[in-house]
Amino acid sequence: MPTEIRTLQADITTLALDAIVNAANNSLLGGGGVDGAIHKAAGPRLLEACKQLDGCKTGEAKLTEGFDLPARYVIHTVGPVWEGGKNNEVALLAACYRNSLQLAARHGIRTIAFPSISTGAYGFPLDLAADTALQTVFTALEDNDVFDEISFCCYSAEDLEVYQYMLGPGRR
Ligand code: AR6
Repeated sequence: MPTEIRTLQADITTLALDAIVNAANNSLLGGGGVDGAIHKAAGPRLLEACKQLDGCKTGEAKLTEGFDLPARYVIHTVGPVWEGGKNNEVALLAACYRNSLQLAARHGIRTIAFPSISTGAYGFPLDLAADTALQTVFTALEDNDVFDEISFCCYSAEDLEVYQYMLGPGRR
């Protein structure tokens, strides 16, 4: 069966999947946005686990358990800060999706949800981020289709519309 790709509007911390992805920062020690929400819902053991990881480089990904979350694992990745597009931001954002999926595959994860990495505090333009996310995931699946379901979890209705348009008929 090919992987089901879906979009939804939700708080990612409520999703009972094998893994949810966190849009973290280089310290992996928590922050605002989706990172703050994930730490709050997972409980203090998540921070303790993250302290053992020695941070994470931009574009890379690290895994912890989900602790009090309904998701079994959290994959922490660090998106680029948008600086106008001349600092390799698109390639770094693509690396977040690619490395998260590689890590997920290595841990037998079959259902996973991504937030819209870098498009909040890090200021990445949403259209370009959504296009990069979708293209990177589709390309990764050509090599390694081990997933049942990959979700793009949008927080706002506006974001969902953009992702749905990008995924829409005739565009893929
Ligand atoms: N569920 C799903 N998506 C969410 C949630 C949620 N509960 N909360 C926010 N979003 P951001 P970034 C969306 O700022 O741009 C943190 O402080 C949000 O609407 O969370 O990668 C980290 O520690 C947006 O669409 O992440 C870093 O310092 C998307 O998640 C920095 O922010 C990403 O917004 C990372 O910035």
